[in-house]
Amino acid sequence: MISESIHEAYVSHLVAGQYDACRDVVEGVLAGGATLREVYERLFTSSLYEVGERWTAGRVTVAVEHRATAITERLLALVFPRALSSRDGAPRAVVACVVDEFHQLGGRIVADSLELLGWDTEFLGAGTPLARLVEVVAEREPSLVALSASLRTSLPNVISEVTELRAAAPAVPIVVGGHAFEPGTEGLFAGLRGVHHVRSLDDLEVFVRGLEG
Ligand code: B12
Repeated sequence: MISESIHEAYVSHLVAGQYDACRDVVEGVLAGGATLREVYERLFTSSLYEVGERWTAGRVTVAVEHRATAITERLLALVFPRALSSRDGAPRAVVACVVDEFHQLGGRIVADSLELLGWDTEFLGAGTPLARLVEVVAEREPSLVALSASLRTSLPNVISEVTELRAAAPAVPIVVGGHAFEPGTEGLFAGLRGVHHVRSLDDLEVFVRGLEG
């Protein structure tokens, strides 16, 4: 639905810091029938991955990367529907980025995606301290906890957090995901009951539909 040329145009507007032009692309594809999930994955996520590659290769500055993130945050707020239907009786989810993880857009997109699937979702943001997460889970008694990690160096924190969370809340299903999870990391959670690595927003939908029974 979102063609390669639209994607390329979006990336060049994003790198040039042209918020209005990015917004026009987003509004155009939504008017043309694209879903929010396609916008999240084909425009927002993939363009920031592209910015990340250029940043790593020294082709764009850190200022360009910061500006691209800020534009994406504005667009996330713009596209997310303001008038959500009543949440009475909706299953609850808590979403957080693991401790010391400053990358928060993935977690936010997961939280917004769960809301769009009809869940009542609390997003705790970047670098959530484990004690805070455990406290919120005890208070809110969610039907799902989702943890996001972008840095490979965050993987040990993911393992220790899900281990402690499992001890504090033995029954709640936990999903983990994000850029930190490259092929080969699937086995990391094999010994942990009720902990699932979920790769994409499509797979997340399948997973939560399974929970809803
Ligand atoms: C923006 C950015 C930053 C910003 C973050 C600002 C912010 N407010 O979020 C800042 C400047 C803070 C930053 C800092 C750093 N960054 Co940085 N950053 C990026 C960049 C360019 C984009 C990140 C982003 O927003 N992506 C878009 C989001 C939407 O994608 P996503 O998180 O992957 O989420 C999607 C999926 O993964 C999935 N998902 C995510 N979480 C979950 C959870 C569940 C449960 C599920 C189901 C799905 C899911 O859903 C999303 C939708 O598609 C990436 C490049 C990249 N490839 O991502 C580098 C990148 C992540 N950063 C990197 C690095 C190395 C760093 C620094 C260490 C740099 C440094 N030397 O200081 C620091 C670390 C800071 C820290 N402690 O976290 C590396 C990480 C490499 C690795 N995997 O280990 C990357 C990949 C760049 C690179 N190519 O090297 N960064």
